[in-house]
Amino acid sequence: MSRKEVFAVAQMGPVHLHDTKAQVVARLVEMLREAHSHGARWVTFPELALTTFFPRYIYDNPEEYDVFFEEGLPSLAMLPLFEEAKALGIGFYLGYAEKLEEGGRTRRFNTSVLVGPDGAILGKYRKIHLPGTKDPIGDREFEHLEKRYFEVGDLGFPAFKTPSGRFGMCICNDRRWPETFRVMALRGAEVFMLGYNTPTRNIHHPEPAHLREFHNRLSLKSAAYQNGAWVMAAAKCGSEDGFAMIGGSAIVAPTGEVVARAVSEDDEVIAYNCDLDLGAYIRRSVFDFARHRRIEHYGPITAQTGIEVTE
Ligand code: CDT
Repeated sequence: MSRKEVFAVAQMGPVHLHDTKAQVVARLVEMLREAHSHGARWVTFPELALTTFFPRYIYDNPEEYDVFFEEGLPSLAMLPLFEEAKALGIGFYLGYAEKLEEGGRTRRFNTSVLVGPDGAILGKYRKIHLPGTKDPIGDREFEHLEKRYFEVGDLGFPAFKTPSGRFGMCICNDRRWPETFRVMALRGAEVFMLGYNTPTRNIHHPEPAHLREFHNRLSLKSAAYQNGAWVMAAAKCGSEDGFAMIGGSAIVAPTGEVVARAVSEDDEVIAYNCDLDLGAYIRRSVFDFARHRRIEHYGPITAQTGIEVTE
C-alpha cells in the first residue's frame, strides 16, 4: 500500500501589531483552502502564527502582553480555522502563545498544536530551546525576549501517532539543535513539523544576511537526512512593522533534498506529494540507529550543557 500523502506548508507574510486575530485567522483559512485545492491532508503553519512576533518588544506587565496569548484549545480566535480544517478533512500544525492557570499560577509557553484531519487534537509541543534574553539588551533596533515571556517547554519531544504515521513537532530555534530531531526520531517520528520567525538581522552577533537563510536550510536538510524523515518548515516572514524576517519555507525529503520552497516573503502555500516510506532505506542503512549508535560514548550529551575540558 502506497504511503504517499500530500503535505502543504503555509508560509505567512508579516502580521503587524495593529492586525486583529480575526484578520490573521481569515488569512490562515484562505491558505487552508488553497492547500485543500492541492489535495493536502496536512498543513504546517508558522510559530506564533496569530500575532506579530511580539518578543521583539519590551513589555513589563502581563496586562500589556496577555493580548498575544491564547487560552484553551481551540481558543475563541482559532475556532474558524479548526472548523474549516475539520470540514475539509485537513490536519494541521499551528504555533501560538499559550497561557494557562496551573497549580495556582499563570504559565505561558511558546506552543504548537497538532490537529488531526478529523478535528481531534493529537498533541501539543512547548518550545524547549528558547533563544534570546530575559532582560532587554538595549542599544539594538529590536529585542529577542522569549526568555522573558515564556517558560521552557515541559512536554519533551514526543512523536505523535496520526492516521498517516508518527509526527514530531518543534519550534523555530529548536531546529538548530540536532538533539531535537534525534529524540523525536528515536520515538519513531517520520515527519517533523516546525514553524519559525527568524529575524533577518542577528542582534547577538553581526553576520551577513545571507547566512540567516543558509543556516535555516542547512538545519532543515541535516535534520531530514540524519534521521531519514520529512521536514515541513513554515516561516512567518517579511517586514513586520519594519522588522525584517527571513522566508524560505520548505519541504525537505529524507534524502536531505529540498523538494518545495516558497519564493515570496508573503502568504504562500507550497505542497508536495510525499512518500512516507522514502526514508525507510536510510533508517535501514547508514542511519540504522539500533545497529550503529554508540550510546556508551554519548554521555556528555545529557550530562552537561556547556563545554567541559578535563585536562
Ligand atoms: N523565534 C526564534 O526562535 N528565532 C530564532 C532567532 C535566533 S536569534 C536570537 C531562530 O533560531 O531563528
